[in-house]
Amino acid sequence: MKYQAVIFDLDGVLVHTDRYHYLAWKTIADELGVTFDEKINNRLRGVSRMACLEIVLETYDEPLTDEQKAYYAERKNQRYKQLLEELSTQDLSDEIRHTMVSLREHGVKLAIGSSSKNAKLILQRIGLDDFFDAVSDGTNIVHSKPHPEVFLKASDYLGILPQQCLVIEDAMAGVEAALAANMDCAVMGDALGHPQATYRLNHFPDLLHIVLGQDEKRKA
Ligand code: B16
Ligand code: MG
Repeated sequence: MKYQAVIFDLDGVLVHTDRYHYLAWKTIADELGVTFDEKINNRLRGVSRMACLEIVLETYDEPLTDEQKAYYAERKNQRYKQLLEELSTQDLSDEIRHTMVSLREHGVKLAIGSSSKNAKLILQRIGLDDFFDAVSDGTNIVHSKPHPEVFLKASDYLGILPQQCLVIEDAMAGVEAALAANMDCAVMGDALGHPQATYRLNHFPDLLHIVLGQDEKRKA
């Protein structure tokens, strides 16, 4: 086996909550009257809520006080949580579910490595609350991606060395975090453009062959 553990990012990898983040930030940007598009949104992937707000505010003329920033971050989160109410077990694809179950059957440890403080709520809504061997998320870290803390904590919780863990990411900041943690990284979506990604995961079930070391063809 090439890797003993897989650490999955959550938003944008296991579930399309990245769409809900986009819609919630768009509401805030519209209220502030600043431009917000997919290009700006891609910079928000994997980074903490407050760091996202700073990016959204880059084109806002007036400096905001800490209280105002806290207000907008909280409003965004309320809108996001409203959208999360639509999430159900139907939002986890069979392809992803089957791949994770196969990995587990091969003795691979599975963890979550997400910057989100809402990770446990999301896992509950998609029926995966008791599924993972470890969950490292926005509630147990001081620094969000691109800092490696969230992945290093996950490997620590699993008791598996970083070099034996493979990270799955959709965010540029997430790939940076994995590399800084000394972990290989398989990428999807926006992170497909990262030049240092270890594997490009165009088809999720390919993950099984990558982890078992049966396929070097997808090496980036
Ligand atoms: P929250 P991931 C990240 O989750 C999102 O990609 C990022 O856009 C978001 O700002 C961050 O979580 C914090 O989320 O506001 O719910 O605490 O991709 O690392 O799973
Ligand atoms: Mg993500």
